[in-house]
Amino acid sequence: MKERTYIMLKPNAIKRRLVGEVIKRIEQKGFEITNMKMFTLTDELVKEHYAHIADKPFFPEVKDFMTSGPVVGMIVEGDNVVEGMRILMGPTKWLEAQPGTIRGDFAISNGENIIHGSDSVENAEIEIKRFFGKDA
Ligand code: IDP
Ligand code: MG
Repeated sequence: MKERTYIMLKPNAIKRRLVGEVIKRIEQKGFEITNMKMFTLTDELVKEHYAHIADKPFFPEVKDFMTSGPVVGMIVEGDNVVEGMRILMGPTKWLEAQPGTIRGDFAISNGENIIHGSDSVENAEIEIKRFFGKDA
């Protein structure tokens, strides 16, 4: 089923010049990037986007990291793209992320794990509207 998801390259992806590499993987898989922008997150946006981890002890570090430089936000479309992108990304914990996945190839940190991808179709629509506006 055709879906869309919200993908966000985190500040270390930009600092490490991995934007092209990650975009290449998304495109070569066959998914379509239909919107993309570079911007810097505010504390408020991070709190909203990561509300489900706001009470975790590692949240302050995540907030500092996510506001440490620009991110690249994208809308990505394709069949089963929500789950498909989660597979391309690899799991949150870097030691569980297999080589060949984005996190498996580029992350040795659970927090600074290069990329965000929505975890459900419902959340994807909320996140797309959060970052690209209500008409997106
Ligand atoms: P996800 O990004 O794979 O969907 P979530 O559980 O939604 O993972 O967590 C959001 C973000 O919070 C992660 O991408 C990561 O940056 C950070 N995070 C999650 N768990 C940990 C942890 O145990 N230590 C440090 N940071 C974490
Ligand atoms: Mg998540």
